Amino acid sequence: MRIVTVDLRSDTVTHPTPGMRDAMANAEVGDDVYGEDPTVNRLEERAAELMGREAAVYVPSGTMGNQIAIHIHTHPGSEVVAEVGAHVFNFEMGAMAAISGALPRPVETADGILDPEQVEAAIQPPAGYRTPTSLLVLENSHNLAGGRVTPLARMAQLVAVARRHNLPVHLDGARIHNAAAALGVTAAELGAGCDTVMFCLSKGLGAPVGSMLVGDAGAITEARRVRKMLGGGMRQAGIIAAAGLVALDEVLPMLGDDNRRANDLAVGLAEIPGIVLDPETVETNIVFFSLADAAPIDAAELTTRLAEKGVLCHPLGRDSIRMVTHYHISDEDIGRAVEVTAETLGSILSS
Ligand code: TLP
Repeated sequence: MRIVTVDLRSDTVTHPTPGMRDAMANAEVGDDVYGEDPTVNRLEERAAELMGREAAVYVPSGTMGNQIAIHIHTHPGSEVVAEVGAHVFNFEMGAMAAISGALPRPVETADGILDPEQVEAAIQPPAGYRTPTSLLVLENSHNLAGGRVTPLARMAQLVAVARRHNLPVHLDGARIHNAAAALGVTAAELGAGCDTVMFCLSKGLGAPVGSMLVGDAGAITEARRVRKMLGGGMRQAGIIAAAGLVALDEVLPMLGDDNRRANDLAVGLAEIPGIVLDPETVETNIVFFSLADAAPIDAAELTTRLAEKGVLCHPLGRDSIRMVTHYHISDEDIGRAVEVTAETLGSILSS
């Protein structure tokens, strides 16, 4: 029997659409380090316009976009305030310390949504004996918190706290377009007030490579310098940028469907005995669930058992599992993932 694979490990696993491959094959190119790649230039203009900013720079990854932003906004020996589960210090290989000499100041929340008072308290007072704070990093949607969305009004309050302390704000908006779709606002509105915003073309947007860093012209000129320093100056990058343009045209308008499917998945999973999950908390395309305390299996084992039946997901810690929707995932796939999970857990619990 052929096993149909439902790959829910991440929205990074997508393959380029036929439209993307076509655009890549026919892309006009030039040397982007000389600023001469017309397709990259078009993508950068398009990203800046989409986010309501002066300029944008195309970078190979979300990690590089975030770390360039951290580098231009901070100085060695200063602190970066961010939520405790933020990608910038949990999954970027210590880059803020290694590349920028910056220290994280993690702020703990229950749901990934920062509170202005907590941020106020995390910013160090200007005293000669305190490590200075140099930057506030926000993440929207928040990956590790299960794709939670920080609403518009809260974003504005958080930016206002930073402003009162003369601090710049960087937004890790790897999935900002999923967050914007969930809120029914534009990504430009959601990122308004942040000095720089990074968003990924290679997550829910489905492009094979690349992220955009947007901001004012001065910040992006600086970002280009740091990108080159980090080895991220690409040459005929129009080949991959072409797929990014297709992603913005064709995939971006469909992200609401990914969010809806994630919610359907959560509703289905929540009914399975042994799973702890509140579907109300699933706002975008990421679903995290926990295994009940009494479950005689851990997340890694369950992931292996599900993979044997063609459902791929990502274990996190002893009892937590992540499933992420993207454009390869259909309604049928959601039904299959719920069915396989129910069957697998059911047979484990009854054995
Ligand atoms: N996230 C990946 C893993 O690194 C965990 C994933 O599968 O979700 N910011 C956020 C919020 C992210 O989720 C990611 C990638 C990045 C930045 C980094 O992007 P890349 O992988 O392009 O460096």
